[in-house]
Amino acid sequence: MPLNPLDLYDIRSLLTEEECAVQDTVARFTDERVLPIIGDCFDQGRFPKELVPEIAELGLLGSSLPEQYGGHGLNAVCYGLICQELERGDSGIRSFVSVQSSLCMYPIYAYGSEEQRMRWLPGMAAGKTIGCFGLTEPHGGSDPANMKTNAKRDGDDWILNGAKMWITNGNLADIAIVWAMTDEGIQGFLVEKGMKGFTAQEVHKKMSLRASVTSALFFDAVRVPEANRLPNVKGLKGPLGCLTQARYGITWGPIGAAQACLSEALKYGNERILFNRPITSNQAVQLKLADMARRITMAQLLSLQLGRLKDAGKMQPTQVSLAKWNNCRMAIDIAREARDILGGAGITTEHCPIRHALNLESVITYEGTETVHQLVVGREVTGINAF
Ligand code: TGC
Ligand code: FAD
Repeated sequence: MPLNPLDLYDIRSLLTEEECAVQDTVARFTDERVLPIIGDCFDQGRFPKELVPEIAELGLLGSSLPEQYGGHGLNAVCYGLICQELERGDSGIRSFVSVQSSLCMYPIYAYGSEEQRMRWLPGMAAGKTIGCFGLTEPHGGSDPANMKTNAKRDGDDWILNGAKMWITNGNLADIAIVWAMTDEGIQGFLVEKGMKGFTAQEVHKKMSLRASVTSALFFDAVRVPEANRLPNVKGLKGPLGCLTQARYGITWGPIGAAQACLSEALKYGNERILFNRPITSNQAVQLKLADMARRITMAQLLSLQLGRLKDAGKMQPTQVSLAKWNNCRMAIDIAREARDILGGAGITTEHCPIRHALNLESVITYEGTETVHQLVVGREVTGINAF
């Protein structure tokens, strides 16, 4: 039996029946609903909002949360496979699900009161309430401890001032999880669309993640009730704890993007006849394709083991950093090589590699840049903090 070039080590055989079923369901959604439209969405700079009800119907929003909050109690490997199959379609679709699930529903579940959980989570799982996560600020996202956005107590309310930048879903969102400095350290606030003084402005002219909404958020003396403060966390570990969840999913996503690129490079290369033979019969091209398969295999093994560690309650943030760094780098390199194998045809969005390569420029930057993750791993192995 020939091996599957997209799964050389038969990772699929390591999955449970439930994990395979989740993967198949999301793969079908990507094939039937995302791939036919996503090239046009990217060209038009449009997030396909019409897919949100179907994404929710499939149970992909907050899928790991308990059922009473609208989730399905899926394990971490299932969540990873969801990210992988969605990002095989486009990083923007996976981003939407990452932000909603890991960056918005997770903090409400982990740090919110029972009242906040019941008020927000079921609607978010149903895709009726969309969230965004505001941590990054215009003066520099890598160092969130130095945030300027602040909240000051005023009777039973808080007064929020500041700005956030590069916020996925910003203009779509009904609710923003906003991290702000207070007299007691960094705290999270649920800022609702329509609150006086809260505005969102979409970022245009993007060459990356074009099928995703990215925005700046502004807070001009926004009055936020105490009931909208997340009561159960203080300090940078609040937002960083959410990032660990999202970064975990992001280690899987780029595997899907890389698989899409390898698949397209193989198909195109087998059909492209130059010097009287398919270009895939040249050693130089085979080396590239073999290297892609090698790097995808390593990334699959990393993410699967990370998922098993997470499900066992043993995953460490440094392990997430290593996999986020490795898998984003793997995918962006593969997307660029695949683009090259397609020659001139590779520069159009008729084929997926250029779209994935451009998207991955964001994925390798957000949720901690490649350098940030390298320095996290460096800190672990040397014991010296280089930040
Ligand atoms: P440091 O002193 O290391 O830590 C402060 C406190 O946080 C705890 N901690 C973590 N907790 C959970 N998960 C993690 N990954 C954690 N890392 C640290 C830590 O134990 C400590 O707790 P405590 O109790 O002692 O106070 O903090 P530092 O200031 O040295 O930070 C280091 C650094 C650079 C790693 C951190 O600031 C960082 O990760 N910077 C990058 C910021 C970032 O990733 N921003 C992402 C914004 S959101 C986004 O991009 C969404 S894109 C979404 C999409 O579209 O998919
Ligand atoms: P900076 O922090 O200014 O970094 C600039 C450069 O300096 C980078 O190369 C970095 O690696 C390097 N650098 C920084 N510190 C060091 C150091 N100590 N040593 C060596 N080099 C260093 N943020 C949110 O909060 N919510 C979102 O939903 C969100 N969505 C995003 C969507 C998109 C499409 C993009 C592009 C970004 C998004 N972000 C979001 C922001 C993202 O997290 C930040 O862009 C990222 O954390 C980097 O911050 P920065 O862009 O300010 O770059």
